[in-house]
Amino acid sequence: MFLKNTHLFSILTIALFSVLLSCKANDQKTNPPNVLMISIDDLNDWIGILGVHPDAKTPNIDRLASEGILFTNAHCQAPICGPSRASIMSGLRPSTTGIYGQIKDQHLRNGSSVMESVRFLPQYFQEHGYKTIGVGKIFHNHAPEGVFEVSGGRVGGFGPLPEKRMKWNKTGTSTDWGPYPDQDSLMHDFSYAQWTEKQLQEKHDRPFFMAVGFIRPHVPWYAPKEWFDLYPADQVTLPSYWPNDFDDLPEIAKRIAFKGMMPTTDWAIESGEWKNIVQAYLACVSFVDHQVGVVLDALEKSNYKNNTIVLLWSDHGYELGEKGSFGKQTLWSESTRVPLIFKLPGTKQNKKIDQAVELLDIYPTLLDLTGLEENLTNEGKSLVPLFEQRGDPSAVAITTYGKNNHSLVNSQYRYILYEDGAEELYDLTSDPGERNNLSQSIELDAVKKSMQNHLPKINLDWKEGSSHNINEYFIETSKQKL
Ligand SMILES: [Ca+2]
Ligand SMILES: [Ca+2]
Repeated sequence: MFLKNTHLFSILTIALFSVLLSCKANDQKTNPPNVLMISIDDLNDWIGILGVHPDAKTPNIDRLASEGILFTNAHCQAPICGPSRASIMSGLRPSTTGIYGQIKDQHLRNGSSVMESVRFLPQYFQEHGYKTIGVGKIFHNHAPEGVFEVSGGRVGGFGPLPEKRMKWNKTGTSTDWGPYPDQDSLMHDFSYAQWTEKQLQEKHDRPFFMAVGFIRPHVPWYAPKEWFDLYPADQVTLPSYWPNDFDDLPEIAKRIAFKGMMPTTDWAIESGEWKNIVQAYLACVSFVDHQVGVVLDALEKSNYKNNTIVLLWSDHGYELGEKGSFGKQTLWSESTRVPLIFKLPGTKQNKKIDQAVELLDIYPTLLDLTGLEENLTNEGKSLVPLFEQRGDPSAVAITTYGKNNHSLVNSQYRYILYEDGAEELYDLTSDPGERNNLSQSIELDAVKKSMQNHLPKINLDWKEGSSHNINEYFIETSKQKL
């Protein structure tokens, strides 16, 4: 009797689960969820909930993560704005498109058979009945024409800017730091949050794909003084730095790391500016977190609260002196690791997933979550199965900088292979700061070989319209500095 009842119970449970699943599938078809995508520019892993920087205050991003699913080992496809965003929006790797450098939105498709037929993420939603709405920096500038039916545009640049730079005056970068302007309402990100809030108060006759792209903490590190006051400079925690870290690195790694126009860590130490730089970066992080909070609160108060998927990502990380300089555009963790959070409507998951994943996975994940048909050109994978299953420690995330420079990371190792054959290998379990290059260790040959199996098979030449400046810069810098 007991066995029979157990059997009956199992059948009923399976039947109920099947009904629930089919209800969910039907519900997705008849009442598909909205998508609210929040992107942040140059935000590294210094958010409170990741615990990497002990001072970082990001209560709103932390709230989203604690109600959703936080990927703690997420990596960008390119450690620089334009190509990272082109990859997220196209669902294709930089090595597949040849977009390794900065590119204007209107040039994304030009002269490239791969890109001509690509359907960008918002467009795919539009083709499947969604209303597309966007403001701020989503692609490299804002968006190619027509991608958003309702566009709030982008105010332009990274201002507002003071009459004179405060601390750093090198050409080729807008790097500078200090409290400016007086009020939040003068910041572009403030206006993007306000615009998004208004959109969430509107009545929409179709499900929407809504995107807001904030520009801080991209340089210049300006924000009103109240955000600086959260981090008194004399109490700021500095990241760790090993002056001899570069002794075991190949020449190409040094050329990529030092671009001449950015402050070096040695300069920041000598000038006493390091604490001020970290203070300014953290001030910008907390400022942008507040704008994220404005958008999340607006969603909470809206009619869309229970039927909207929220997604937050940053396009790449940033180095604040750990690797000898202040910048992005390297293949180490500080530049590749990013926050990535999904929040499903009507649930509180409070889940952390530590499998290595890629921003390339955003596109197929959103299609999966909304029940849209797969886009067969997507090179990423849906992350939805990971919401319920254990992660795969051998899964690899790939970051690419220029043609044939790839960095691969799984749960234990980071392996970097450069265009000239030079290598780096780090055991992250014993060396999370990636200081001790093990690429010459014969006993780790098998690790390198297994990583090499994941290298992209296609490595296109640089796409026309995709700026080559970074490569030219390597050559110039190598002549000057090495
Ligand atoms: Ca960026
Ligand atoms: Ca080293």
